[in-house]
Amino acid sequence: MPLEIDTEKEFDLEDLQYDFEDSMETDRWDDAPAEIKELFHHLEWNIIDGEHTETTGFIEEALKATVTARTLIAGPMATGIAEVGRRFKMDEYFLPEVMMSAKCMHEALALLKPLIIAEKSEEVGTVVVGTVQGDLHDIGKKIVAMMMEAAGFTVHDLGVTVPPEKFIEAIREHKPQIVGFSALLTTTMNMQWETLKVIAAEGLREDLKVFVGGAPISQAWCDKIGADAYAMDALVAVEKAKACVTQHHNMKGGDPALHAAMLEIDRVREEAKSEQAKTEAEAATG
Ligand code: B12
Repeated sequence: MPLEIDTEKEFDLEDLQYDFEDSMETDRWDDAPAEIKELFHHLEWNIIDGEHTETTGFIEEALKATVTARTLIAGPMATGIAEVGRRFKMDEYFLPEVMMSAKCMHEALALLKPLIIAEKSEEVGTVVVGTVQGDLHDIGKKIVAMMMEAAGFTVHDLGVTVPPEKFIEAIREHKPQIVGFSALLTTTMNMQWETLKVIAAEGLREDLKVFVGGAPISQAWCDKIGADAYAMDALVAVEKAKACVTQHHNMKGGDPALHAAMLEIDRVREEAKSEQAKTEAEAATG
């Protein structure tokens, strides 16, 4: 039986500003056995410290303890790289440190990818995904691609800094139901729009459901450029992608009803989340 650990709990980046001992004091992963909680904090700090030669050791140890690949990605790997982002933003870290942390993430993902892909269920559709032109960030896009593959999609990952023509070529070749654009920079998010315009000009828009994601991307941006779906993380991306190929496969890309259906998924998730929070609060107060 895999070990179930809550990775959805909100966490405060302040908890990660000091050192390993301080972060161990927080209530993150309190539902895990003590040695797993400690291991998670080691992995989190391994990513923050960029000690990539030790990353696979922590991952292997966690897998041996039946922690799932998904828990590691959504748990200590996510919190670790989030703190790296904060340090970078605050000028506490510079590019070399961020690159070392990114190396940890890549090594961990390389080890976890086969486990995630092994979950692959029945074939549900085809996705083309890439980071838009000018943007080199690919950790998040890789996670989205892996999760989509596990959910039964055949994924063609075009890599990073993908020009619109390369997307067009891949769409013509693979005929996906979904195309996903990742962008992590405010200076490259506009390339999502540019790429979408080229897709429309080539007459391919109606045959495609267009997904957008990345740190600066929001639902408002998705609405503005006329994409079909925004997903803040890989789990939401998979849920919306599945809905597109099952419930909404007859709808055309760019259809306002499809857009509304995607928003409904967010609304239902939010409602379920607040219901759960309410139940937990009630249980805590007895
Ligand atoms: C790691 C990193 C790097 C690494 C990237 C390594 C790699 N191979 O990816 C390196 C060191 C190369 C790098 C370089 C730069 N970076 Co950088 N980087 C980051 C950092 C710290 C983490 C990004 C990350 O991997 N996050 C973890 C993943 C899991 O999260 P994610 O990418 O958001 O993905 C999730 C969701 O967004 C979503 N998602 C992502 N893609 C998609 C796609 C679809 C279709 C869908 C549906 C969903 C989806 O699902 C994912 C999984 O849950 C961020 C900080 C941050 N807060 O994002 C800065 C950050 C993005 N970088 C930043 C900057 C400025 C740069 C540089 C310009 C720095 C420089 N001066 O050179 C260069 C740009 C190079 C270029 N041309 O692209 C800024 C951007 C600021 C801005 N407003 O634009 C950030 C925000 C840091 C900061 N706070 O200042 N960076």
